[in-house]
Amino acid sequence: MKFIFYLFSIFCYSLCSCAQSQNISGWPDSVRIGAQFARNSTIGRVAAVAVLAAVNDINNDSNILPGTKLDLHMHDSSCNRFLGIVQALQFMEKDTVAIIGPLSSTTAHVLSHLANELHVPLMSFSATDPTLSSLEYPFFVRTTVSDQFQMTAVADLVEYYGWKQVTTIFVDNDYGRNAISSLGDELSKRRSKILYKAPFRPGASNNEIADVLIKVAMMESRVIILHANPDSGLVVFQQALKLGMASNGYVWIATDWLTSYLDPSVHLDIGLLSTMQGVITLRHHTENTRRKSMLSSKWSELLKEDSGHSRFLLSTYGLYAYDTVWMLAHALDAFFSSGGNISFSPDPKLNEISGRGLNLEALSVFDGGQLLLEKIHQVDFMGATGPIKFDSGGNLIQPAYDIVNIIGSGLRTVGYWSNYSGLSVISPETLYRKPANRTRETQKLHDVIWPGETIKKPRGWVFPNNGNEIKIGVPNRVSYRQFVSVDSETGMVRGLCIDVFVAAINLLAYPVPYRLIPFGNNRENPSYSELINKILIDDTRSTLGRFVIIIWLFVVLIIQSSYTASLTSILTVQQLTSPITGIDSLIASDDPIGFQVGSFAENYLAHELGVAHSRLKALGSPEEYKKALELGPSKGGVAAIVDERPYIELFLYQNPKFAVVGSEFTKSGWGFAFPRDSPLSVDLSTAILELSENGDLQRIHDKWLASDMSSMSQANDLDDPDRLDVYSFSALFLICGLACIFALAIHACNLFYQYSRHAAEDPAALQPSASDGSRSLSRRSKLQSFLSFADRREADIRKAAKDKAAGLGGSGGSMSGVSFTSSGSGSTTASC
Ligand SMILES: *[C@@H]1O[C@H](CO)[C@@H](O)[C@H](O)[C@H]1NC(C)=O
Ligand SMILES: *[C@@H]1O[C@H](CO)[C@@H](O)[C@H](O)[C@H]1NC(C)=O
Ligand SMILES: *[C@@H]1O[C@H](CO)[C@@H](O)[C@H](O)[C@H]1NC(C)=O
Ligand SMILES: *[C@@H]1O[C@H](CO)[C@@H](O)[C@H](O)[C@H]1NC(C)=O
Ligand SMILES: *[C@@H]1O[C@H](CO)[C@@H](O)[C@H](O)[C@H]1NC(C)=O
Ligand SMILES: CC(=O)N[C@H]1CO[C@H](CO)[C@@H](O)[C@@H]1O
Repeated sequence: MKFIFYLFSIFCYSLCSCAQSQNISGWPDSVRIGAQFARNSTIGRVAAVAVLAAVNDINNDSNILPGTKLDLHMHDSSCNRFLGIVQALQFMEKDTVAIIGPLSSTTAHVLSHLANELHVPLMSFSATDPTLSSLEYPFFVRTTVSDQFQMTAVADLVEYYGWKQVTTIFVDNDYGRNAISSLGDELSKRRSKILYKAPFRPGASNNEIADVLIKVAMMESRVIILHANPDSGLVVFQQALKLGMASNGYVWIATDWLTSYLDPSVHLDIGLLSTMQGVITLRHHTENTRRKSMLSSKWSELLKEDSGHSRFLLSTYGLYAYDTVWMLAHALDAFFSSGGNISFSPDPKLNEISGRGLNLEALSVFDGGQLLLEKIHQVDFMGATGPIKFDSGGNLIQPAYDIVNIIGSGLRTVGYWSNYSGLSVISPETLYRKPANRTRETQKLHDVIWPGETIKKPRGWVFPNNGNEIKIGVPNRVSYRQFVSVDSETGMVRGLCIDVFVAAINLLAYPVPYRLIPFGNNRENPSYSELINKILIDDTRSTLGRFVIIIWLFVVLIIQSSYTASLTSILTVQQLTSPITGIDSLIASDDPIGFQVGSFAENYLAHELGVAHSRLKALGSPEEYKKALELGPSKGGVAAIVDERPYIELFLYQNPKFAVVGSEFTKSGWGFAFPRDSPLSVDLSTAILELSENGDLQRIHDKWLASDMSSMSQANDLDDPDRLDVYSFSALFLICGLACIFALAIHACNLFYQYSRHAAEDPAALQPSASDGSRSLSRRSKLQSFLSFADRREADIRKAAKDKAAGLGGSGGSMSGVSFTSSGSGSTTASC
């Protein structure tokens, strides 16, 4: 048994080693690869060292491409696009299987066509133009993160700080233009926009850049996004400082060109940093991998070998360059493992035009190009920057950036952005381990120190300093003039809404020049829909027509103390017997419904609630309201009026015999209308809230409406016949009084009649002191005897009643009370 197993092991071993030796024997001794970049540029010089280090590491590593050496050929294109193309052609002549580079997006666009034709993968670690990912360039492989993600990060920053409009300054080439266009897309997803695009020529002079900046300063946006190359970008900061554009109120967001320039510097130039205090910039986020620390630890050694005295540090682009060579090595390893050979064949298209001086027929097509490209897209390993893998769209997975704030003499990381979870103060690696959670609450950054050394978030916009006023459309009302109307004598616009607006504008921290423009024909209330449409038209016209000046048209609508107005339906009191109890029963009936001319209530009733147009009746004034309600639906009036709350409140104060029925049936807020994204809307809303808190809103309300309301209610006290007061009960009092007097009189007559009869029967009994014969005495004694008779008689009546009750056999206690009350009419009267 043991023996068999031993034999089997030998068999297996020989099989494997046989396969391996066969494999290796099929692999070439060396593979020629090209690298093209400007060693003169900040990225290029770091990348050159990193690429050489990677090639050395791979050639010394027996686990990858065993027995095969990478044969690197470098060309220095010195940032020149033409040289770049010529050098790329030279590579193609010499059977190169892949090219690392180029540095710039512009060159990448041109070379991509060449790469497509000759099937040579182009692997760029620094061409970040988002459009290079397009299907047009299958042989272009971006081995870094596309600017599409950087622009998403910038848009997330803009959204996080609540800015609505930004200005972009960018170099007008493929790299600048396409990234900014991607930024525009991302901003519009977040309901923000690029207000002004300020491009400048590649290689622009200082004066040209200053001119661009002057135009930018005239814009109201103070959030500036700078996407440039280091050479021109640094000039922008210098000029901006000179023009006072690096001061309080400005926001500068520089893309990663800035960190790619600053990071390699061994000593940061304090003078240079002073031009960019408070700037926010981004940096590709790379993980702390083993390869990264190994590379950094031997960096100074590598530098000595390669560049002699010049000293610079490793930057993230250097790491991407290093990883790019490894990607290629891994892909070649897989390529050879799957039986790929390196062979080239002439391009038939070039053969046709050969022999005209240019040695074009030397250009040949890499037969295994397609297979190698496939293998490149399938790489999956741990690089110096983190896990290296492409998604189906050809993008490196887990794109992430550091958010860096430039303060004093250094760079401070204030947070991270990752495609996985947005802005965060926790590093993306930690977040990748948790389930994705991207809500508004999870978005967080540390405090940023903004230009002007403040931690207070800049507002992000100002009024353009060109003296233009904002135009404010004001409905010239004909009825309910207390809210807003034009004074016919002075031509001044006045009213509750105007006072609130002026008070709110005065609360703003900055001056707002404005002009009130009445709207309406002076015969009936203007239509709000028309007015709102005017805002939209004016807004677009000014945006398109005059790039520099945006005019905000501002409409004063109706406001209530709560700063919203709601629709309410009202019915007359006389109609309370009618079936209408609220809006539902109103819609269900066939009765006409009144609305205020120009009010949105008409559209609301017709379109939202589906009330037939024929049932709607336009009413122009409170007088018409009153008349229509009094007439009622049967006599050509209306059953109810639907209107906004403030008008109805005022109307009811003036006409208390009508009442509101049902509850308010829409709560949509109405107040001041702004063009979309007007930055003024937030500030003015805050100011109105402040007015409401400090009581000014109530005071303005009282000034315009309270006097009306109180005088009206006093006047109504007198002429309202339905009101119940002491006089309302006068008839009742009269009847009651007369009945009392009548009953008393009968009782007195009755008593006197009995007394006189009794006196006639028994005069002695009534003569207590007969000896006293004086007349006055006899009159007094007569009265006394009458009273004693009345007293005795009362007692007799009670006794008789008792006897009677006892005779009936009832239980005396309870029955006596009953008989007493029922018998004596006098006592009943007395209770009256
Ligand atoms: C090659 O690798 C070995 C260990 O694997 C190491 O000792 C040696 O220094 C390396 N040589 C170079 C040139 O990197
Ligand atoms: C390369 O660097 C040298 C010296 O720093 C400079 O004079 C030259 O203009 C640079 N060339 C390019 C193309 O940037
Ligand atoms: C490798 O080259 C040989 C001839 O040199 C050819 O027959 C074979 O098909 C090639 N294999 C691949 C995968 O291209
Ligand atoms: C980025 O995120 C979006 C959605 O959040 C996702 O669809 C996309 O695949 C991600 N891209 C990468 C490269 O991770
Ligand atoms: C997401 O984060 C918020 C705030 O940190 C937390 O309240 C919420 O529960 C989280 N949701 C999930 C699904 O983890
Ligand atoms: C063509 C080729 O690469 N041949 C190699 C095959 O492997 C043996 C040893 O493993 C080498 O000696 C050959 O040079």
